[in-house]
Parts: sequence; C-alpha cells; structure tokens
Amino acid sequence: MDSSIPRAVGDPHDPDTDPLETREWIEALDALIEAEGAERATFLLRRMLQHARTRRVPLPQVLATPYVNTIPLAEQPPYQGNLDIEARISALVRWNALAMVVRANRASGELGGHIASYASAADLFEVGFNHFFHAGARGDLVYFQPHSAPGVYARAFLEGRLTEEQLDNYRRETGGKGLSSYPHPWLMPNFWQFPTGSMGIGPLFAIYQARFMRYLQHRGIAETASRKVWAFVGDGEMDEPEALAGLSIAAREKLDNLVLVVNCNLQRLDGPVRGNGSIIQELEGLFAGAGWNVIKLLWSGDWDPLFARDVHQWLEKRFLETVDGEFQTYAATDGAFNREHFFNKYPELQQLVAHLSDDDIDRLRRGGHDPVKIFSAYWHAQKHTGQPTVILAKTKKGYGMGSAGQGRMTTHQQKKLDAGELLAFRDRFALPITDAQCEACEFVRPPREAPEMAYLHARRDKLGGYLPARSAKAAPLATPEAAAFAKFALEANGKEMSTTVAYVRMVGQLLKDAALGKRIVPIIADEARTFGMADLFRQIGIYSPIGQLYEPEDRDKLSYYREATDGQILEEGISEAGALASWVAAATSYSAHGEPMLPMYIYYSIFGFQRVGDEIWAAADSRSRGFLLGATAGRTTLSGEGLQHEDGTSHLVASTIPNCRAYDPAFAYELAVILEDGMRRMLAGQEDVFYYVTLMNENYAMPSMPEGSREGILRGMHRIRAAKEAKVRLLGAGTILNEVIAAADLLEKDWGIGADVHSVTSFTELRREAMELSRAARHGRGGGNPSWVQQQLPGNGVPVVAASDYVSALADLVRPWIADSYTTLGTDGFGRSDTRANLRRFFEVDRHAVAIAALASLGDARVPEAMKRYGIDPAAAPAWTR
Ligand SMILES: Cc1ncc(C[n+]2csc(CCOP(=O)(O)OP(=O)(O)O)c2C)c(N)n1
Repeated sequence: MDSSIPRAVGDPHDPDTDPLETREWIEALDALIEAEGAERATFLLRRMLQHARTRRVPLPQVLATPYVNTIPLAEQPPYQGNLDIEARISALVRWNALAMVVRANRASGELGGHIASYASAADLFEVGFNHFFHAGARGDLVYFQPHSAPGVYARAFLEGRLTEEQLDNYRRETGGKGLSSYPHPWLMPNFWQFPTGSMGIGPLFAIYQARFMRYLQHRGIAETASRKVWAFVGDGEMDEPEALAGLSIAAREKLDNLVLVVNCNLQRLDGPVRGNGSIIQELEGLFAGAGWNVIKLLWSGDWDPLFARDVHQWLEKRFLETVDGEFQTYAATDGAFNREHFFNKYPELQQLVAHLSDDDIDRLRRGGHDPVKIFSAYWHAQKHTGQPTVILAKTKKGYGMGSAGQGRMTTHQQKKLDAGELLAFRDRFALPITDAQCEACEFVRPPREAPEMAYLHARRDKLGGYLPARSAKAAPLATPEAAAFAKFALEANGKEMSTTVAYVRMVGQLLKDAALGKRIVPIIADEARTFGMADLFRQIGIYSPIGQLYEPEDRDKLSYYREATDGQILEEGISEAGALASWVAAATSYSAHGEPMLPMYIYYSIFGFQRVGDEIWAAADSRSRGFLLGATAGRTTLSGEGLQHEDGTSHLVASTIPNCRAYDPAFAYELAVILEDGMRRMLAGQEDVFYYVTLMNENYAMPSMPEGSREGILRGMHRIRAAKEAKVRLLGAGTILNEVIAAADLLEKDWGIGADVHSVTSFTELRREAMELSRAARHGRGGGNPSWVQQQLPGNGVPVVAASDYVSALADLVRPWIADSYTTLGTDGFGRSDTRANLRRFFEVDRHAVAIAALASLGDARVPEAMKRYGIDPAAAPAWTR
C-alpha cells in the first residue's frame, strides 16, 4: 500500500477498504474541476447525490465540511490595512482591558470581571473596529459578547471617549463615574445600545433586529439596506435555547444583513464546551441545516504552507479526530508538547513539521487570532447575499495570558495576575511600558499624534465615527386624545364588551391616525384569532418579505389571511421569545434607527413575564418604549384553560421592573385613558418607560367614564361608588372589580352594610408613589405629603378589603400605607379549569368571599351565618394547598 495515501480522510472510524480506487475517484474529480471549473463539479456532484438517493444508497452527513478554513487561500482578499500598526493598537487595547480588571480586583476582590474571554475575542473585535463596523445614524448595529466589555471600554479609552477615571471605576458605578460590568443601555445610555449580559439574548435580539430593519425598509419607514447587524457570541452561549431560537427565521427571511460571529475558544466557564466532541462541527451542522452561510475561520495563515504541502490531507484527518478537550490542552501547552502529542501521532505529520522549531509550532495560531484571515472572513460575510452568515472563529481562551490563563480550565475567572505574569504579557505583546508601569498596571494611551493613534482615528473616521454609541434622538410624535380613538369606550353607557374587544377597536382606530397609524407595530404570537384581531389581517396585512406566494384558502372572506411585503402586523408564529425580540427591536427603534415606533404585542399573559421574563428585563434595560398587552389575564378570567394558562403573578413581577408601568383596568374607559397617557409619555414626552396592560376576555357592561376619574385611573385607583355611610371600603382590580361591586350590593341587601367601592387600576403605581413619599419623609423632605393611596383611603377606622385576579401579594403591595384594617384576597395557588364562577369561588375572590371578608373585617358576628347562606364550607383547605 502506498504509505503516502491517508488511511481515511474524513472519518477516522470509517476505514478505506480500497484506497487506490478512492484515489482514482478523487483524481477524476480534480481533473474535472481543472478542466471545467468548480460550478460544473457542483452540478455533477448534485446529480450523483440525486441518483444515489434514487438507488437508495445511504448518504453521508453532508452538513459538515472538513475541519479547515471555508475560504480557500485563492479567495482571500488582500489585507486593506497596516498590520503592524494594528497589532500595536490591539496590544494596547488588550493591555488596558487587562489592567482595568486587575486594578479593580486589586482595589476589591469582590468586583469580579473577565480577562480571558476578551483575550480570545480581541482580534475578532479589532478587525471589525478597524475595517468593518460602520458607525453613525446609518451605521451598523453591533451586539458585543457581554463579558468582553473590558475590551470595548479599553478601545473607547484609546479613542478618547472614556477617561482613565472611568476605567479605574470599572464595575463601580454607584459613584456615578464608573463603567458597568456588561453592556447596559440603562446604566450607560450614551454608550451601550444592546444589553447582552444574559447569555442567549444577544443573538436572539440581533436576529430579530436584522429582521426588523428589513421590515422598516419594506414599509418605507427607514432606509436600512446598507446597514449590517453584527453579533458576537460565545460558543458556550450557543447552548442557550434562545441563542438557537431565531436560526430558522433568519435563514427563511434571507437576512444577509446579519453576521453572527461565534467565538469558538472551546471553553465556557466550568470547562470545555464539548470536551468529547467538536463544537465547531456541531454548530456548522446546525447553522448549515437551518440554511445559513457558514464560514469556518479555524487556522491562521501560518498553517497555509503546511496545508499546501499536505497533499494527502493528513492535517484534516488529524484535526477531525482531535476532540475539543484535546484542543484545549494544546492551547494550554507549548510547541514541544504540541509536536509530541499532535503532530507525532502520524509519521506523515511528524515529517510535515520537521523543519519547524518548537517555537515555530507554538506560533501556529488559530484563525480567530489572525487579522488577515479574520478580515477575509468578514469581507466574504459582508458580500454574501441571500443568507445570513455565521463565522465560526476558532480561538484560544485567555490568548496571550501564558501560564496565567491560556487554555486553562480556570481561566474564565482569572482576574488577578502576579508581577511575573504581567511582565510576560507585556513581552508577549511587545507593549511599550516599563517594568514599574507594568507592575503598577498603569493604563497606557499614546499621545494623539502617535502613529497608532492617528491610524486608529483615521480608520474610525472613514467608518463614520465611533461605536458603540447610543443615541436617544428621535423626533417627538404628537399623540391622539382618547376621544379620538376611544369615544365608544368613554361613552360606553353600559354596553357589554370585554376589555380585549375594546382594545382591538382602539387599535383599529389608532391605525387610522394620520401621523401615528403607520408607526404602530401590532405583534402577535399566533393568537390573533383568540383575541379577535383577525380583521386586521386584510386591513393592514401580515409582514412577509416575499409577499404572498399562494392564494389563501379564505381569499373570498372579508378578513382573509393577507401577507404582503409592506404588511404591518408581525405575526411571529408560536414563539413568544421571537415576538418579544421583535417588540424590543421596535420599542428601541427611536434609538437604533431614529424612527419612533409603537409596538403593541398582545399575548396570553402567562406566557409573558413567566415565559420570557428575562427578555422583558433586557427590554427594560434597553429603554424600550411600547405596550405589552397581557391578554386573557388573571387566574379566573380564562376559564377552562387550566394550570399552565391562567396567570396569577404577572403583575407582581411587573412591579419589580422600575420602568414598567403596569395597569389592570376593569373598564374600557380606563383602558382608553391608560393608552392615551402611555402614548403621550413615550412618544411625545420621550420617557423611557414601557407599559404592561392586562386585558380580559370576559364580557360585561362597560360604564361611561365618570367625570374627574382621569387622575385616579393613572395614579392607580379611583372611587367608583360611594355609600351614604360606608362601614367598609372595598377595592377591586381588573375583572374582579365586578365581583367587588356585587359584594357591595350583597352587603347592603343581605346585611345592611354600606360600602364604598374603588377601582384599582395599578397597585404598582400606588406603591411606587407611596414609597417615594415615605422615603422623602424619612429624609425630612416633603412635609409628610400623603400618597395617593393614603388620600383615597384616609385612616378613619373603616376597614378596607381588596380583591384581584392575581396572588394576594399584589394587593399587599400597598399595605404599609393603609392605616385601617386591610384584608387582601387573591388567586393564590395553581390555576385549573372550570367555569369563571367556580374558579372564583375556589380561589375565594368571588362576591361571597369578598362579602364575608368584609363582615369579618368588621368583627361582625354574622360571619358563620353568612358562610352558611352563601354555601361556603369553613373546613375547605385553602386554594394554594390544593
Ligand atoms: C443566562 C446566563 N447564564 C449564565 C451566565 C453566566 N456566564 C457568564 S459568561 C459564561 C460562560 C460563557 O462561555 P462562552 O459563551 O463560551 O464564552 P467565553 O467566555 O468562553 O468566550 C457564563 C456561564 C450568564 N451571563 N447568562
């Protein structure tokens, strides 16, 4: 057997039974490519595969290519920069990033920070900064890997955009001069655009951002065709379901304005990402299978001469059989070790590197550390059309940190380097600093006229300015009065409807508003019919980048399923994660695109804070402006749907998000006032708040808006019924307000007790204001002004009883400010299916439970009699134990 023929190229577990024959086939293919070109070869191969399929020949897995660079040397564009200067710049950025973390941890061990991740990503970022990331209003949008933030700060420092003092206050924000740990627009509103700190959210938001840019373009709202979205993601991060959630939509919608760069340093926090396998090959299969353009950026140019001589692909074979756990060890060890364990396994490879010294072998870099190869990958990605691109960049975690970190299991958490390690780092990257400066971890920024600085500024100048940089500039929009879009609600006059129906009518009107209409982005996750919104399909169309290629089945119906390139509705299918990501893109459009939009995402309320709560938290960090509509809200209004559909907690969670204004209106006019005020605050007033409003599908009589109720609706409560001589005060929220009103009737009729009734639209808003005033009073300010809840419920010895369709802790939010006896009823426990009436009885939030609570709060001896009369079993176990 000819020993120069590799035993098996491809799969080491698939030995070649006839190498000569194999070789003949390969040579035939080579001859074909040479004679007729690659295109003809592709055609013939495709034909062969088709034929093999018809002959039932089992086909190999075709989603994996060899473990080498996707872009051949022949297609590598010339480097369009000064490699030497760029290397000096990147060394400075690396140093300042490292110094920042080390200094912070010298000051206090509790501050944390990361070095190793940025050390692996530095070249990937730097090539982007020097050559690809366009800045400015028409620039690119870059989602940075969160814990690589030190590198982004270090570059901004070199650019003169951050001060030494700020760097020195890394992770110490409370004094006002610090830098946040990760990208947080809330904390650094002029700097960070996109919060990525929670793994998986960055790639998901980036994909939907790219799609939203297409939406803006197709709808004629903004010119976005030349802009790109770049997202930098860790290979470990790709384990997050959210990181993979948008893969198919990105390919389906041909988002070639999107480049995802996966930093494959093969390690995550605890250890290897796929110690026994290959994360790069795995991701290639996933992305290629989803329809992405995959560019593997694995080996630096140092390897090219070896590849050229390795005609029988021994290197490919050796790469493929090496699992990531071994690659990590090779990253942590020196040239001698690599020679011994990697190359010397096969005599052919031993021979291939015989002319190299151990140091030469040590200098064989991975692709993600070679600016020339990175440039080439980005260049191809940028030009690619018809598909989104993923670049799988192989790097070393802790690159350049030597024995202090490179490839070490513990490198992720390395934040302290001793003097020797610092000096080694300096020497490794040829930094122009003295031993003393090095040991003191001094920040280094050459004077503006230094060649590095001149180059750096010139590059950014050419690319439109500096980034990241967040702008909040957008023209304020005039918003309509409630009377213009909700007259029917303000003057409902007892007409029966649900708040969901009222909402849909209001949206229908708002869509007709000359200025605002086109800026509304209705978002749905496959529930438009549930919420009675199907009429909008025809009216404003469902967005589809390719229009509608089929005649819809219901073509002859008035509200047929209409898809259109300029469709306004984002119909996300069954993906609350995707819908929320779209909502954030629209809700931050005022900042990212200078185009204010008004996203209104309506969904099953339980699948919001509970299902995608972390995305909502990131939306808050992003300074989103828009409406989230939790429909079929409450634990008893969606009867019949059971434990996983009935939401009893979302308002409680909403109360924990500082810039979320949460309302639980009972009446259509309340909803109208809340929407009117929300639009005004967000679009005209440009406040960084967003709204969570719950909607119900229960029909009941809607009263007209009482005079003077506006302020109370917005501040959180207003009195809707006053007894002649109130003995008890009843509070009701959302749909349970109706039970509370009925309870007031029962108290009067059955027990001769007068009751005031208040509609609570927002326990959250009541609490916020009261907290603020209490704090001011504690600090001796404000003269002890009473809060709204105190004004509405002054201490007068009359007990208060509250009931809502949410856990009782929601009503408890205002307990400290209620001077008299306060009883709270709520839907604590697991939801279940039944009629509304039975559910309300079960959770003890129905009219009878409220009436009994009122009697009990008065110490009325007739409680046992009332329970008997209303058929309530005193021995029944509480709902939350069942
Ligand atoms: C949702 C979430 N879970 C956990 C973390 C904590 N965390 C931060 S970085 C990290 C490891 C990241 O590994 P990888 O994505 O491979 O990036 P690398 O640092 O290796 O570049 C983890 C678990 C987080 N930030 N977000």
